[in-house]
Amino acid sequence: MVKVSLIVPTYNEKENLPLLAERVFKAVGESKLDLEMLVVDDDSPDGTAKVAEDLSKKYPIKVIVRKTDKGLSPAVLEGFKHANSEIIGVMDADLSHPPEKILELVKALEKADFAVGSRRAPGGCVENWPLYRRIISAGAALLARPLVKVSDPMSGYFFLKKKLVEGKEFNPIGYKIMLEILVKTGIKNIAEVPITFKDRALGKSKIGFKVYKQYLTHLARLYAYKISS
Ligand SMILES: Nc1nc2c(ncn2[C@@H]2O[C@H](COP(=O)(O)OP(=O)(O)OP(=O)(O)O)[C@@H](O)[C@H]2O)c(=O)[nH]1
Ligand SMILES: [Mg+2]
Repeated sequence: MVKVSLIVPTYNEKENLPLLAERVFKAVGESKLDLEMLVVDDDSPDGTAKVAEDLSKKYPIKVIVRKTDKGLSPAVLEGFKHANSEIIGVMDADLSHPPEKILELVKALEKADFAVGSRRAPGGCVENWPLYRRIISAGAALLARPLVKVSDPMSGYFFLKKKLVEGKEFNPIGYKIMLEILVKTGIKNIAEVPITFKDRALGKSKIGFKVYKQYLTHLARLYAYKISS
């Protein structure tokens, strides 16, 4: 059996979590994966943590509730600390990332150190995103292109070998934890698995001007890091 810890950061995702858990554990089904889901919730006011606790009676789910240092990237890093498997995955809770690709992403790690669920690899795409989001996403990806050699540097859906992040220091702000990991570890052996990214159907988006601003600050830091290392 291959053990996998799948980290799902959540903030106000109570409608999505039951659907996500059902699809994830169905997708993994009778495979060789022994998957635990780590829901890392920032004390969501909608009661996401309670929903996750209820789901943990039916599925192998652990719930981590954070009350300080809120934010998506620190939540994922907290998940790393609790992951007990040799393989770690990260996935959004809002069903934008197809759980049906988990097996393919984990299989890619037989040959690679890191596997990205990519919207921009041949066969990947984005569904139902308004034009402005596509333009912002393409622009943001362009700005990150010199930092990493992946087609979708903005992806939040990825799997990696835990030993490659153990003992490493990360200092991300905002949403782009994958970019932080790839730059700081210098991992080069990266596989890309095309995905169809669907816009969230339920719950509210947390993205806004602040997140875009944080991205630019984060990028500046990463360029400074790359130049000095
Ligand atoms: N723990 C934690 N999770 C967060 C935080 N902000 C966002 N998330 C989760 O991170 C994932 C990605 O956030 P989204 O709001 O879907 O961001 P996005 O996909 O860029 O934008 P939309 O899908 O349009 O909302 C989701 O599972 C969110 O619930 C946060 O501050 N803390
Ligand atoms: Mg989303």
